[in-house]
Amino acid sequence: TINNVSIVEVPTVSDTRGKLAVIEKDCIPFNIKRVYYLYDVPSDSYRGGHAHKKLYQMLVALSGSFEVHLKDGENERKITLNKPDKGLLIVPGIWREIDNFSSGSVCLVLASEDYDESDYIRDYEAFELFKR
Ligand code: T46
Repeated sequence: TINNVSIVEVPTVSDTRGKLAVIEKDCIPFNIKRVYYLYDVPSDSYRGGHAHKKLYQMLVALSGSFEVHLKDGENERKITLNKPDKGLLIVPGIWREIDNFSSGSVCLVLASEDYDESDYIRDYEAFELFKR
């Protein structure tokens, strides 16, 4: 459920030269199999609009900001990501929509599985049935 979605603090090493954030196994509860990122996203664009059956993900706003709207079939939550040292951990079975991308924003996604279209639920009614 949505209660299992959490914000993860990414350990950061900071000195006069700037900041270095490290995501390794202590801060993420799955093995990373795939990394992708969204960039050059128009501000009026909307992404997501699906759920995953098995995939765990961590989303990080490497630059700029965007909003993540989450639904588990019962409850909803809106989370603004705008810090490179905060990750949003999304467990399987959560509907997500992402919008309000600021200009130049980059959404990094760390994922627990290879890309598999059969893991997607892209129809909201099918998602509601899946959740029952
Ligand atoms: C998610 C959000 C945050 C691939 O070929 N390989 C990949 O690894 C991915 C992620 C996508 N694709 C193809 C599938 C589609 O033809 O790229 C196209 C766009 O994918 P999609 O419409 O799923 O993009 P988003 O931004 O709506 O969703 C993506 C991820 O698919 C999804 O897991 O949670 O980013």
